[in-house]
Amino acid sequence: MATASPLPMPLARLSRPVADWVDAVRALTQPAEVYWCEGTEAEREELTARLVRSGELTRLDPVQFPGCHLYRSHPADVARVEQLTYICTRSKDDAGPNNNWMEPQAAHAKMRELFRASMRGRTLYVIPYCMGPLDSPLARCGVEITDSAYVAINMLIMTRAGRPALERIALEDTFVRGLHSTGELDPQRRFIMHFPEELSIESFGSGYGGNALLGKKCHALRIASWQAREEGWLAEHMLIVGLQNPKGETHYVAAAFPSACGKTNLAMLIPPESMPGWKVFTVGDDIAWLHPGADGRLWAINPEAGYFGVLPGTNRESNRNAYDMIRRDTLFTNTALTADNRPWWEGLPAGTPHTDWQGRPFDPARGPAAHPNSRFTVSARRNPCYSPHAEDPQGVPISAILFGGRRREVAPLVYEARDWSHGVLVGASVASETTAAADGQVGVVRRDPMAMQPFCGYNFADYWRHWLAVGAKLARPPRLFHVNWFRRDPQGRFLWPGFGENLRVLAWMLDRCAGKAHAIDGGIGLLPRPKDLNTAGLRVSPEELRALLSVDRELWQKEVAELRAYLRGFGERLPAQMWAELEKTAAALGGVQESPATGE
Ligand code: SAT
Ligand code: MN
Repeated sequence: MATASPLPMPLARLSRPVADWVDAVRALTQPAEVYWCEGTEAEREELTARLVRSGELTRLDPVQFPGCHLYRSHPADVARVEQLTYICTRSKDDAGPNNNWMEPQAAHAKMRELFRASMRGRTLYVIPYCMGPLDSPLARCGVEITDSAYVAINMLIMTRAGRPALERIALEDTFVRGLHSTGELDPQRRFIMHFPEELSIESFGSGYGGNALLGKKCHALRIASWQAREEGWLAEHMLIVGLQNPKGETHYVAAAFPSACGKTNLAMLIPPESMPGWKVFTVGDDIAWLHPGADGRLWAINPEAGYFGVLPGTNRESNRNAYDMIRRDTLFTNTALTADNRPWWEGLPAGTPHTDWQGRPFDPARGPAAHPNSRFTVSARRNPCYSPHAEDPQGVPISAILFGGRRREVAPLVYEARDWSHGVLVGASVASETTAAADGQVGVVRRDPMAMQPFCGYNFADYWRHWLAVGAKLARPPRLFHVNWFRRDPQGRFLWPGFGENLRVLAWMLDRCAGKAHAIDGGIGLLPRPKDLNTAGLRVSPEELRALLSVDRELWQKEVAELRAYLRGFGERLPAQMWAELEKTAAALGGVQESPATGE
């Protein structure tokens, strides 16, 4: 005789600490109802339908973009707000000169007043989530409470959320608490607060991306970087990509670039036709958690389950994989629309914007049709080159780590650090032109060590010390490199074609890792000569290639002086090893007689 399957345990009963916290938040914020996310497909559809009914989401053309929707955020809420983002540690020095700091009790008091009755008339969503594969010992869990269904839908795509995550939380004794309320979207009443010592986050007044999807930058970088230091691993702003050579061997590379500098494109790279037999597999496009393994190598997982990628510039030529991936079941934010209800953004070769990102008739005099930081949210499983090892609980072994930024001059196309300690200095020296991913001026060069300036949850001096300590533990450390795809000629034209052609540079790095490729000492590190790169079919002239691989001694001496001044800002806490590495570079630069790329 068939028996009815038992009803699942209500989510609110699975974990006492979570339920108690939800009760306390409910008393403070006074929502109309509380909704616990199960994490099923049907639930995501139901939440989406709710937002379509309320007019917050627009259904896109169901034939060409099935299952796709457009969300328009408030025009004053379109990017991360670094000036309103705080690290609240008991000691100010623990947050460091790289963070805004507020005393924890004062921050809590301020936020309590903002959250008081802030959810009146709204639904409070409880989203238990796991960052990393559910069965991975390297994964860590959290719970986000939010009053935004848009945030809830994003979290359901970007993380492993719902019942299985709560079941894991019920077995463990810690989880990160993330409290978010949209408030009135008033920039004067907007704060993103982190309490690493309490493993908690409080975010008020923004519904956008990294300000509000608390699993992403707030948890997986700021809080996790703190947890990682205590536990002996690294939480980094890095993509992870698998590169399979024509012999069928796959090596994994992690790469740190600031927001909107092409991490998603590199993670989904399509090999150029002149490099037949190469295949590329994405493990992650934004965040890597790196753990020293028993074998002396560094192993990486991607804590996320989806992509929150930049749209402008994405097209069939620049990233065909992404272009194909976002044609169904994708949530678009702040794009323009064509007259036939397709999403549109700058960089698409076809189609015409009819409505701009704010929903007004498109008028080029008002600027771009899509917001420069318009985004897609999509499940990683939709990626045609999703790595078969992306969900391996132990992660993938990393052969090389790249640091890079957007720099029109100074930094050559590629160079390799002398060793791990030098690589930590190279990572710390990253500088990049700012992008639309954060509020503020675009295109000004700023220091962005390891691409973590907006995301390191503690004092950079301690962070570099931790990097040095992790390296010292690795019997087989990855090799460390610096790249710059964005170098320009005096007329302002990009010297390097980028995108798929970047594989040529990656192939040289992998050959370096295998001890097979040549390099010369350029003072700042080790560089390939033009002939060391695979240039078959490459449309870059020999002069351009020489320029890309040149080290301008004067510019670099200036760079070293600026770096020295920057590092001095960290005072006594800066590890002496960093100074030693910098002085080694300064001395080596003094000795460079000619541009190494021409010095064959
Ligand atoms: O909005 S996010 O912070 O998640 C995207 C980014 O800036 O990288
Ligand atoms: Mn990012």
